Amino acid sequence: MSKKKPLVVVTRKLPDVVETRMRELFDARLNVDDHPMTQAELAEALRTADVLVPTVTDKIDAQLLAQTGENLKLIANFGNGVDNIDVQTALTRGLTVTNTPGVLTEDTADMTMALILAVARRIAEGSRVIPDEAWNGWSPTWMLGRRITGKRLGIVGMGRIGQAVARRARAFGLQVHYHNRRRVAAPIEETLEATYWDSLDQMLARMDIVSVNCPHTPATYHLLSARRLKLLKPDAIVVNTARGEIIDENALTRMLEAGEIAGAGLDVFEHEPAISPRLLKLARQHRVVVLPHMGSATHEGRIDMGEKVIVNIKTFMDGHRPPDRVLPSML
Ligand code: 8YV
Repeated sequence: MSKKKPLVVVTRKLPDVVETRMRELFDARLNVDDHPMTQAELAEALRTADVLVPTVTDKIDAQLLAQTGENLKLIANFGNGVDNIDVQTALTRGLTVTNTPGVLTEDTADMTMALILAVARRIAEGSRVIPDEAWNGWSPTWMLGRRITGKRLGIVGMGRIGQAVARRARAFGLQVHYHNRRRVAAPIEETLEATYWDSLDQMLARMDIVSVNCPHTPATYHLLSARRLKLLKPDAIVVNTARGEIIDENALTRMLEAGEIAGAGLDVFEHEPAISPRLLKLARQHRVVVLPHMGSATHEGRIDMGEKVIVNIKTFMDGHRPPDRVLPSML
């Protein structure tokens, strides 16, 4: 007799190949029109499903988790960051939570470099000139940006993505500096020729470029606070491909408006998908480069993420420990 397939509710449209495999393996409820689920729809999913597959756009908070039905055992997040889930509450309720680490590292690091270059070399601004029919020809003093070779890059969060950024930065001739909860192993530091700063404040005050690459947790909320942002050099650039909540966006906006910081490249925002009108105005004036949370948006990355989700569900349903369990020590 064949075992009953688990009911797996997937909150957003995933790549076809992932959805097809999910249909083969599970009783998969897919989101065909890809609408962001309402809290009521999510509550219904939690009440009925064996497994929930949410994404960054689903807020799985304590109030929702209180409505969990007795079938739900696993939340298999389609994403690396799990700040969309109240993991502590989920674990307390006996649920297992998994994520998709490792498979979006290189893509996110590529996007970080792209933003650094876009801001320093005015790429987004320059790319508008010809389509806007505003090009009158070359001039020696027009569209000048900043050289990145030889500058200092301060990486906030030296995990997988931070290290991948550091590898790229070395190839671009940047000096790598970093701040992390824990100092990374000496051989990694040596390979990256990276300088460790125990004090984030001291590092920030000395960097030409700062890249945010740490997860968003209660400890990193507004890590780049108004006070810390003020420590930056006036010609510094800030790039964020991690989570909007890590930077005090209001304070950053104020500094950009006042010209107290040279520029910023943001792929993530504090209140996604809402963008403050002031930040929008700065973007229109090309004083900040803004991207719509597309750091890991590659076909390959999304398929790899889906495959990770499938392996986590399958392993869990087969009675084993899934490879990408989120543990309290990671929060
Ligand atoms: C994903 C991300 O697009 O995985 C993450 O943590 O930030 C993104 O790159 C998103 O989370 C998918 O849920």
